[in-house]
Amino acid sequence: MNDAAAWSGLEEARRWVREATRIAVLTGAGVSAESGVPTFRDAQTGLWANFRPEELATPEAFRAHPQRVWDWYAERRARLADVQPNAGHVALAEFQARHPDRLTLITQNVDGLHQKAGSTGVLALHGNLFEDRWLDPCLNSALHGGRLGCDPTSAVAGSPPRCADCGNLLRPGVVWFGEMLPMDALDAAERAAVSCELMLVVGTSGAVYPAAGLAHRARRAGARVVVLNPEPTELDDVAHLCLRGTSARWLPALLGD
Ligand code: BJW
Repeated sequence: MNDAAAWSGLEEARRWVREATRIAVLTGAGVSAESGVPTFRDAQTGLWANFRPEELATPEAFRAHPQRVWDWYAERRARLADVQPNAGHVALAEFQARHPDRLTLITQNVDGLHQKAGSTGVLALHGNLFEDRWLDPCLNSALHGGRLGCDPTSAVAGSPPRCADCGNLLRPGVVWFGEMLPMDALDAAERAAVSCELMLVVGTSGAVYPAAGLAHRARRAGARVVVLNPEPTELDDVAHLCLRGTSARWLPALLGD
């Protein structure tokens, strides 16, 4: 796309932003790329360039290789601890602050950067990288002094940490392939998708469901759909307009006054 075509697409999308009373934004890993966070599927640089997702991001992989998977997450947590939101995250948060109740932010990201930028009510479909939870529901009250379930204080250090009483493992609080998404976040995201007038799909390959299905639902319900991504995505066919650019550069232009 040449500059003139890109610019006229941006102007049209800006008009749609102004006209829409309800906007839903679906973000993916690309939104954090300009903060230095690797995406999942970009060739060479993506996390999956070194590891296949099914080797690491499934409950089966964790049960088979708990230490390898835990250590991979520990490394990602360490790398992300000091990462800062970029101009794209900030543009979304500032728009929401200027227009309370107009924008619902739905993210597949687990890095917490939207929240760090000041976005509120973020619907985090794939969990939170910085939280832990127990791998298994523990029903063995006899091992826990009569209580049902493991107590967070009973976790003993290790890789991964274990419950001192029953051996249950801690795991990262993210959603792996084959796992259900958090129902409250998914329900709210579906409501936002079918009730918005404009959906912005930003920085996602659109390869993972049910998140990607939200764009289809929005379109079927009558919303305008805009994809913002430097590369083609699996959701381009769903979009009325594809803006080919990076989110840190284009979101401020799209959402600014
Ligand atoms: C830029 C940029 C810049 C670069 N600016 N952009 C229907 C059809 C087919 C399959 C399924 C289906 N429904 C469900 C499934 C199965 C499965 C699935 O979708 N599989 C597909 C691979 C086909 N889904 C699931 O299993 C989900 N659960 C589920 O459906 O439960 C119901 C159920 C349960 C049991 C049985 C049956 C049904 C769960 C999905 C969980 C996904 N988890 C992960 C890992 C999280 C933990 C972790 O971080 O380790 O979530 S996978 C990974 O992919 C991560 C991401 O959130 C997700 C999406 O990736 P994203 O964000 O799109 O990143 P990329 O890398 O793919 O794309 C980056 C994009 O950025 C690119 O386009 C770049 O061009 C762009 N970019 N720089 C803007 N500067």
